[in-house]
Amino acid sequence: MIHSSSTPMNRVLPWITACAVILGLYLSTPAAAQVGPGDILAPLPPMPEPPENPLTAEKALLGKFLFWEEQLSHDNSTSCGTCHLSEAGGSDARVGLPRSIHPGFDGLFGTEDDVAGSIGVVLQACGGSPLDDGVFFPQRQVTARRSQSTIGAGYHPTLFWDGRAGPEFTDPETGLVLIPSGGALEAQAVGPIISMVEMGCDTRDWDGVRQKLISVTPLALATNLPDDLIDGLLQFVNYEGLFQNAFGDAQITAARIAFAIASYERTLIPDRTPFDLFNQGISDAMTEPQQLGLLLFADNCLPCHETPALGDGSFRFIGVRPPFEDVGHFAVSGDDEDIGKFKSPSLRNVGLRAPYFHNGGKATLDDVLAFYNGGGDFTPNDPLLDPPMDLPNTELSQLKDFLENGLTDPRVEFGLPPFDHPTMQPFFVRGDTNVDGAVDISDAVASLQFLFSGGTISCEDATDANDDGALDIADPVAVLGRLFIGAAPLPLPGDNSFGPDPTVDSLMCLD
Ligand code: HEC
Ligand code: HEC
Ligand SMILES: [Ca+2]
Ligand SMILES: [Ca+2]
Ligand SMILES: [Ca+2]
Repeated sequence: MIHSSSTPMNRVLPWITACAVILGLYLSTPAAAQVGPGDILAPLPPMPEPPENPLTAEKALLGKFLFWEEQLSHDNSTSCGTCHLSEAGGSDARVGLPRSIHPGFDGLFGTEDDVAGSIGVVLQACGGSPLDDGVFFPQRQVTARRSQSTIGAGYHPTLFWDGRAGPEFTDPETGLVLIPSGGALEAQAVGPIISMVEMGCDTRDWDGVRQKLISVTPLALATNLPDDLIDGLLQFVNYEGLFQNAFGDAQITAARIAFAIASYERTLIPDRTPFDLFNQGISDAMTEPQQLGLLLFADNCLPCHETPALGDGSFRFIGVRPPFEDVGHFAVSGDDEDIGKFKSPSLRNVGLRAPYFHNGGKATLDDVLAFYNGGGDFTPNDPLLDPPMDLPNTELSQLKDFLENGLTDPRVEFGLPPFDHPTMQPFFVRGDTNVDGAVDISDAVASLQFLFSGGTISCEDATDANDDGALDIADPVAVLGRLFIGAAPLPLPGDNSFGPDPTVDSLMCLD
């Protein structure tokens, strides 16, 4: 059995591939015969967990509530799951939106270094009023890197593209080290909640988070709750009850929030991909092209995407962007050698997760493969990528088939347990009836057509320009007033910003 020792594989695999092809031609048998279960990579091991935070169903349940809790953000708009959706492979599904761009190193929108980031919150004082962040205002801020996958993240010893979270977890309220190693998920989880870009406000502290959680009804803003969350709500009416159930008393602390979210994330194990089934001996779980793709993967993509998670978490500069634009792992290690190096991510469910790389700079897997095939966009590259892979198109398509289909866990793709989740509130622009992202005369026209000549709309909340919960002539009038007689901005989320509806009404938006 050959397990993941890459140098011999690199030498042996071309031969295996060649033999497979020759044998295939000669005997007309599928290539399946040539690569057997566990030959290339061992199966996913059990999810590691630190002894200080053993996994329990009660903590994982609380963690699932917290992970999908929009009220955990200061402005009730954003949960962890908003930026880490199962159906998007654990990354952000909203990435194609024009408002999801970060201007990158040069600070200018529309240039080469722009980043496909994640939409967070409008910068605001914790007391209430919005603040000018100098880049995005009055729009929501956007993260400077592409959202990574939370699914299977617990297999990585350190987290984030630059590795700045973990393995140690320090309680942000007491300064005590609660987990000396293996606590990357806990260390990561406390970041976004306080971050003024992702979920927080200018000076958010844990007292504020605690008071907020005490005051809200769990998941009050979400819809389509999965059964386990409904059962949880039937038993525990509030967060104090859920914390009591998970930790033995009702105290809400930063460390407990982190322990619970990390526990939930440790249940997100994407181990039912066709590749896993194939690895367990179900030889037709992967098609023949996918099996050939696996061989090509082993030959060209290991060792960096080694380990059963298919991402070894090592830091590398592979030439995605010039290293000075984003110093990457250098920010953690302080070592010049690490400038521009990023973590090699797990490739499970990668087909669901476009666009790719730390900057979201490659729109499709074809683009990623073309990148590797040509030896990267910017030199110097990792010696492991030299010489460029230079594969013919047929092999590129086998490799792509393996990545796109062989590595997709259907439970992730379709949001089935344990990857199921509530539906988050839709974001919209007030007054933007035709949902093109801007409010102009065409929206008033679309509203009038909807009201009087049978036109259709996809977002009632956007059409309800005056936010009175009713769709009538007053709405296009409000839009026209805003556009032409300088009336006050339309009600929140506003006509120049994007967000959920802060008022309760019976109107709906389609996704
Ligand atoms: C506004 C969008 C946004 C929100 C909200 C958000 N994240 Fe993230 N998440 C990101 C981005 C962007 C990254 C990559 C950041 C980087 O590397 O600098 C990331 C990275 C991560 C990673 C690292 C994965 C890896 O393989 O290294 C984990 C785990 C994670 N987030 C979990 C969470 C949790 C838990 C929450 C809620 C407490 C959360 N995120 C809230 C955008 C978001
Ligand atoms: C030298 C190490 C190395 C090799 C060899 C390598 N990769 Fe990568 N891979 C990385 C690193 C590091 C990243 C993250 C780079 C970044 O974002 O700047 C990455 C990112 C990716 C991504 C983007 C994933 C995401 O979530 O954005 C894909 C897809 C990928 N690699 C596929 C492959 C394939 C297919 C091969 C073989 C043809 C391969 N890689 C070979 C190190 C490597
Ligand atoms: Ca730019
Ligand atoms: Ca519009
Ligand atoms: Ca109205």
